[in-house]
Amino acid sequence: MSNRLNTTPNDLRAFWMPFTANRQFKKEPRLFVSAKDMYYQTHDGRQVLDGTAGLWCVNAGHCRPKITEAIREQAGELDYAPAFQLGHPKAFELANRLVDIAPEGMDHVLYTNSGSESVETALKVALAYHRVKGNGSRFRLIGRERGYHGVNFGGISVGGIVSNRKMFGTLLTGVDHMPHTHQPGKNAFTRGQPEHGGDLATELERIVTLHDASTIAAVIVEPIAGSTGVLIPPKGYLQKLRELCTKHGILLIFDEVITGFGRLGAPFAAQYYDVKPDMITTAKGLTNGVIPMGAVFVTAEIHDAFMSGPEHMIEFFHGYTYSGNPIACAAALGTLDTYKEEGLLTRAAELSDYWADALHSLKDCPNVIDIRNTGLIGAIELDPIAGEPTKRAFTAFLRAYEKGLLIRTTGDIIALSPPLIIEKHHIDELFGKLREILQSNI
Ligand code: PXG
Repeated sequence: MSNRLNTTPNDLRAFWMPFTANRQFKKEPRLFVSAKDMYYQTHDGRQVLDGTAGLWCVNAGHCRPKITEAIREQAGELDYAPAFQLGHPKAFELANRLVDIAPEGMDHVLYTNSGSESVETALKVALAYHRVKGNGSRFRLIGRERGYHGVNFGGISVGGIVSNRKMFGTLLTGVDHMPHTHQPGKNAFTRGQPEHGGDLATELERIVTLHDASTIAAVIVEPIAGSTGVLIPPKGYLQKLRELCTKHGILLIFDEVITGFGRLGAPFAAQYYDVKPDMITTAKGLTNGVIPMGAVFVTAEIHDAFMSGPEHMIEFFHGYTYSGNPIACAAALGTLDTYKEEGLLTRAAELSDYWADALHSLKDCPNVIDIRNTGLIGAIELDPIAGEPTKRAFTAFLRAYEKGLLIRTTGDIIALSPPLIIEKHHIDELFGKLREILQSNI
């Protein structure tokens, strides 16, 4: 390992980095060169505690042997198999294993290569489903303000993040948005689900009244909005959405790219909140973030609606060169084995009280205006510096990196989502460092 520590590239110009302040980064590069379990190692030889599971994806921790080995073996045995009109055993084995841990009735899986592709896939299934059922007039897609559904055109259209949308023209037509549920004035410093805001789900009724139910195909929401700062669903909110979607024949899609695979203490948020959507989009934790892969779960009702017409005909005109790629499937199977052996899909439930106590203990730090949590997710909202939004949180991010802690920031919100293998002493280390940072005049 030591011979890799000083591997610094000599030119950073060519790579236009994603969602990054490129000029700032290239002046002060931050490079990880290796990782193990809860820690990264930087190019200058420091250990950094992973407070964010990479980008919400490394749920089993870094460089886990079962996953690494599965990838190695698969690469030497069957590297690629065509995904259309042909298959390989692990794609089927994985789909069955996924259906086993999914909410009851989620009986089928379509593979993708990312969360963004999972979202596009689910939106297309929704439109096509209504059409094959003879309801082609249902073309509208409903998202929510402050929703994040990846960066492709469908996802940014139903998404509700201004900066992700404003540069890109007219987007998809026929999209509308429900209001977000963030009400810090009423719900500040709530542990778990906020008391206020459940009634915001009835905004869907207003949208239905405006457009008529017969034009609406699907509603897509993140059970917990992650990217826009950890917005926990108020009590009764998701239940009400389900009720209204059922009443109006609208499909409900849960985007569980972040909440899937144990983040809340159950395999999926649908189980944690006991609300059953018609589709679930996933990625990230499916392969522990190690190989790009996503999956969309659909009910038998949706799947079966397509299984008509001549048997030699393709039923759904959609898919990717890499749908169910053998190495990705092997990585996912190794990941599911690791989750199972170590009880990781429910571990967040065991640790969440300890996590919440440590997180909320930062309430007395300067500039903290809200703290919220569920499972192994936490958020600390900071008072923005007047006239310089995002700067306070970004400074916290830079100081944390210097101090050996990885956090994520969005706007002036610090988001935390550690690997699910985290131990109590790591939680102490994480919040000890964070306290010092928040108290350091940022
Ligand atoms: N849906 C949701 C709910 C997501 O959180 C995507 C779709 C898109 O996934 P891909 O794999 O295409 O990136 C996401 C991704 C952050 C952060 O720090 C969140 C995501 C990605 C990167 C950073 O909040 N979420």
